[in-house]
Amino acid sequence: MSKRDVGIGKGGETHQVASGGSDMMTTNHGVPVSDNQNSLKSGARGPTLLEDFVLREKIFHFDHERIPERIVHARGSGAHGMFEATDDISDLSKAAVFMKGEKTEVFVRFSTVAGGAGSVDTPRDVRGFAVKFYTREGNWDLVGNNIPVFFIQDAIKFPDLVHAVKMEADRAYPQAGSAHDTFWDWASLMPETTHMLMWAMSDRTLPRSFRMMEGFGVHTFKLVNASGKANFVKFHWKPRLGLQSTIWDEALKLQAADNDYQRRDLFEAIDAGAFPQWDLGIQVFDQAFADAQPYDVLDATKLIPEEDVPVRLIGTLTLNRNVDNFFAETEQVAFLPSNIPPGIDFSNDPLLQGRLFSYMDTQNSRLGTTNFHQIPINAPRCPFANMQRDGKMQTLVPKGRANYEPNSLAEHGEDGGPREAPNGFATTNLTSGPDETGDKQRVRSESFADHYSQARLFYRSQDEHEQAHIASSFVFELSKVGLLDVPRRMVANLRNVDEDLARRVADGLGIELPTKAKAAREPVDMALSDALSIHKNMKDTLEGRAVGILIADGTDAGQLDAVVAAVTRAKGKAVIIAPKIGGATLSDGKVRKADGQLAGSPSQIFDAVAIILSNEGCQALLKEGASVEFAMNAFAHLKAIGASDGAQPLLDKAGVGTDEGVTGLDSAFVKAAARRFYDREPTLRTLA
Ligand code: HDE
Repeated sequence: MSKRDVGIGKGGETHQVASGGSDMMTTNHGVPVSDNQNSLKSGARGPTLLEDFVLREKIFHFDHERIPERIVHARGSGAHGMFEATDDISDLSKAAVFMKGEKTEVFVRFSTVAGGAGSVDTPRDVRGFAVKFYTREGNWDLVGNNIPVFFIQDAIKFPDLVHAVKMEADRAYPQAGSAHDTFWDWASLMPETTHMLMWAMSDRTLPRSFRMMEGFGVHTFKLVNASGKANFVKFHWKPRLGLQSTIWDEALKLQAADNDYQRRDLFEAIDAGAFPQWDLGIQVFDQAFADAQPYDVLDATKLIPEEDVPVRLIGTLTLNRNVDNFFAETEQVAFLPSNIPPGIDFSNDPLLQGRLFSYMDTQNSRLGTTNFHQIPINAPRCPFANMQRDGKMQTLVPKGRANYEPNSLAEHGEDGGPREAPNGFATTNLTSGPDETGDKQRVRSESFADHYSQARLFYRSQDEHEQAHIASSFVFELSKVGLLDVPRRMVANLRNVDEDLARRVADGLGIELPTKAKAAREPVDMALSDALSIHKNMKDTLEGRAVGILIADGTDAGQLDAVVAAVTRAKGKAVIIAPKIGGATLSDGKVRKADGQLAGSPSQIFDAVAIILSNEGCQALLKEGASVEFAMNAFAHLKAIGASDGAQPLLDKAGVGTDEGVTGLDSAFVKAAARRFYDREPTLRTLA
């Protein structure tokens, strides 16, 4: 039993359970199992006996392998890592996790929101970006999204939002998508969603990779220093690889090509040692700044432009270890926005306040016990001790009688148990700044009434291609809506955001421009912000990206080697694709093994493609629909295509045009492969 260690101790040390090796197989109660192939029967062909506890235990356990999936964010992918604080912010926060040089273990779970656990990775959807820091002062869970604002202002609207966006109640479709009646019916009746809708309809909801998206804490939080002084803060994660999204047609085709595109991408990158990294940034501001803004910093449908409060980078997150077991770690991880160490505090954001209750409750229902904090992935890495006892699945064995406080047991020579910590959380809670109180009332603050200014700010801060994508997404989604009034009502709202956007959407839908909806408060023009655009924050790099290289019998070995070497030098991943997985016989007479077979490796799974074919090889591939689509889709998805002379007939058949993204196989290709060619798009499809 050398590999067995099923105890759980304070501090969540690693818990391994033997899964093979030379260990003897036993029942869950330790009885050795001699035959794992046959149930116990009365005679070789007789009935199975009820006394077969080996069989019964195995099937019993199997029958209960699933737990309720998360009501939202059910589909997720997790990884372990490290956070290192790189800047001294002790003047702002006393939290140990921010002490310069401090290294803190983390677990991160990325997710889509609307789909079930078995849904696909690439729908148009918000992505969850939840980080659990196992700090030495207790767990801090920063449970954010890849978008800095949210659909609603008050927690009481969350069940309505989620009911509306998830599959419709009677027909149970669509899975994982907002392009349907109930979502747009609800959203068009809720002007406060408008800012978030701009983000949701942008390419932010089509990230190329978890590794290439930003993360945001969304709410305003507080930082509290050692003397109890509080400041407001917004948290940001900035990806080292820069921002990159796919385009809609590509996302649709990715869904067909690989349901696990983003999960695989994350796992393979970490597995290959290409550890994804993000910098943690903070926007810090005080009450005077908050009071001077035209929006309320407690309203989660608002952001603070980075041009107004620059993002200060204070640490680096590195994901460096894949999970050993998906269920034990990624499925059982339980994030609680209420987990904060001393030095960080909540604001009165009414959405955040609702979340502080919800997550504790949801974990009890999902994991079935109030002791979910004892599951290794959830347990703090620092010691934890209090007078809470018992409950389902209690795995700790507290010794002695000290399960109440105060007690005088220590004076009698017994263990008196833990005592209150003078610098514990309560201290910060009392001194974290002026909190508003007042008469009990069920109201929305007047300061939350502007629903359109920041939607306008977002839309107008995009470049022309991004604006066209937003308008086209509205058209696509609203075209799927059967309720006649809904698209009109939505466009009527959009007129408050931007008249041109509203006109484009109305034109795309083929409807008259409706009368402008009455705004609760007239929007104002804010100074535009480049930080809101993906295109202005992309990196021309092959790092973290993959190049698909299509070869066939007769491909020039020298050309292939040169392209592979150049891509690898540029830190890209070169992936060889051939009609047969066994490979192709190259010009040098040698067989080159393929990494992927053509039909199963379409160009949408790559960031750029090279097509290296001889004249004969090309003739053979002209008959293969998959190879024509390989080139056609690479072009349609605005990717670089580097081609040998022999490949020209294939490019012609695929309708590949000529622009700076279509190159030979020289250095121009590797340079082009680090980019996307958005200028190409208007020649390919009509955007709204
Ligand atoms: Fe969540 N949310 N949420 N949410 N949320 C959950 O908790 C909820 C909100 C977010 O990878 C649930 O463990 C309410 C905002 C992420 O495990 C649940 C409200 C933001 C994840 C829940 C919100 C988020 C969740 C479902 C409105 C961005 C996945 C399972 C008051 C800042 C965490 C679970 C993971 C998960 C409730 C709003 C992000 C039901 C009531 C705003 C990333 O508790």
